Amino acid sequence: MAKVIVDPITRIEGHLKIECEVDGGKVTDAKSTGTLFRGLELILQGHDPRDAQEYVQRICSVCPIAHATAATYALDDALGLTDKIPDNGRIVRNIIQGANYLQSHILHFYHLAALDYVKAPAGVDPLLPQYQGDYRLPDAINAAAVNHYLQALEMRKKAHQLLAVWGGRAPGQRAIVPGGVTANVDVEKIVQSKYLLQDLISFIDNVYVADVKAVAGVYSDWLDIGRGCKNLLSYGVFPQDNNGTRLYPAGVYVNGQDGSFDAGKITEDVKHSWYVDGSGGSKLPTESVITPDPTKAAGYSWLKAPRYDGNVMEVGPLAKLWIAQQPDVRGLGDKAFSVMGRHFARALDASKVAHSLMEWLLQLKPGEPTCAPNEVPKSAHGMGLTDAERGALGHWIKIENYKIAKYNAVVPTTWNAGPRDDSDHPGPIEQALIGTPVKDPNNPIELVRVVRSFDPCIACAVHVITPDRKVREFRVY
Ligand code: NFE
Repeated sequence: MAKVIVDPITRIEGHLKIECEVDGGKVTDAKSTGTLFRGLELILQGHDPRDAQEYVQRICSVCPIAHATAATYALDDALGLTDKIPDNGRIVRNIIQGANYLQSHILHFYHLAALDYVKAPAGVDPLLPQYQGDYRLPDAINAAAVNHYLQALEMRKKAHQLLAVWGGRAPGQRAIVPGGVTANVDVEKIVQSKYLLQDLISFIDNVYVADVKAVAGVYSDWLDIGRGCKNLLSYGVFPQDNNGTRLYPAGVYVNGQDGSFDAGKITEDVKHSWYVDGSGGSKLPTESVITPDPTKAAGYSWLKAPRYDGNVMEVGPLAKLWIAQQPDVRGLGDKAFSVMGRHFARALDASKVAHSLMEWLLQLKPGEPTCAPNEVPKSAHGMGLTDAERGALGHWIKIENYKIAKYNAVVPTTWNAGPRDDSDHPGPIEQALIGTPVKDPNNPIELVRVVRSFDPCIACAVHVITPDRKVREFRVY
């Protein structure tokens, strides 16, 4: 038996380590460890609630808009604004969040994951170094994909420009606030956005989706690897009105059954997380304690273990499109729950969001209001739920004496990359790793293919520990 540790997992965002036991050429056990304490919720305490959407964007610069969105939804809820958002405000929020979806999904496929399947030409940084692997794309497709790596950088720039038209800057925009947005709507911005979006739609439909299909066709065995827990959760995203209708609906898929979503069933476990247990047991997000305990014996991650009605749940584009009954994803059946299923769902998601962005631009009304006036109450509670690029994202806020008394963000990668829960059930990435074939423990490309398919939100040295516990160091791929 070999113990394989990849720390950090590179070409993802954030700080993640995985530790696998490999026996008979397959992973028999896996542990996923978030190696950095975040603590941003603690920084928020004592601040003006209307600053929350500014602070939380600093959690991550790949998905800052999702955090700003969840924070403002929580504030809309706390300030009694949810049914008062002007159409323009709701639509501009969607446009800013949608633009970030496009840059994030393009980034993930071309600049983070594709090099697990596309052979980089000799001597081309930053495409090299990469793991040794069974790179099997026909030469012409491989060469085109390398070209698309560079084209994708241009496309990310356009998506950021689109975001900045409405958000003032990218990645950390300034427009999304409680009640709507600070941006005004004018014809020039709409025209500029359509111009940028046309190029993005063309790239996503003709290049990104086509490349994912080509890779999935050649690596079709990866439609049977990385199944995971097969329970899915989405909070839904992109409000279409002020009554709760979203472009993608909220929902769950548990033990093979579709179900409706109930926010009251979200809990967090910390038995294996480096946090103080408090009174012990699963906690609602409003009750969970964020007191670090790095010496906890049973702990092995800074991530908590979120659960839905006690179930381990995968979140992300696959969950969202499956729950939305998207026919191409549903049509894959069991194969959707796989490494390639996740890449395919993410590409289809990018296409749907890009086309929806065009529709939203046409719905804007130049000159009309974009924000509802508002006031911070002395005390209130709020919950803001959206689906970030990587899946279900929730923020919970408690206001006391006009200030933030408590804040909690339960983020997509906490759902996907979290550790075992109080019942010792492994998290989604841990489950997806178990059973994965590993040809050479010294070159664990299969493990990073599984982990990267979840698009977790890193960089440095890879340590692979052999049974005699000798640590060897490699350059980072
Ligand atoms: Ni840092 Fe994020 C997204 C959020 S993942 S990328 O999408 O929320 O936890």
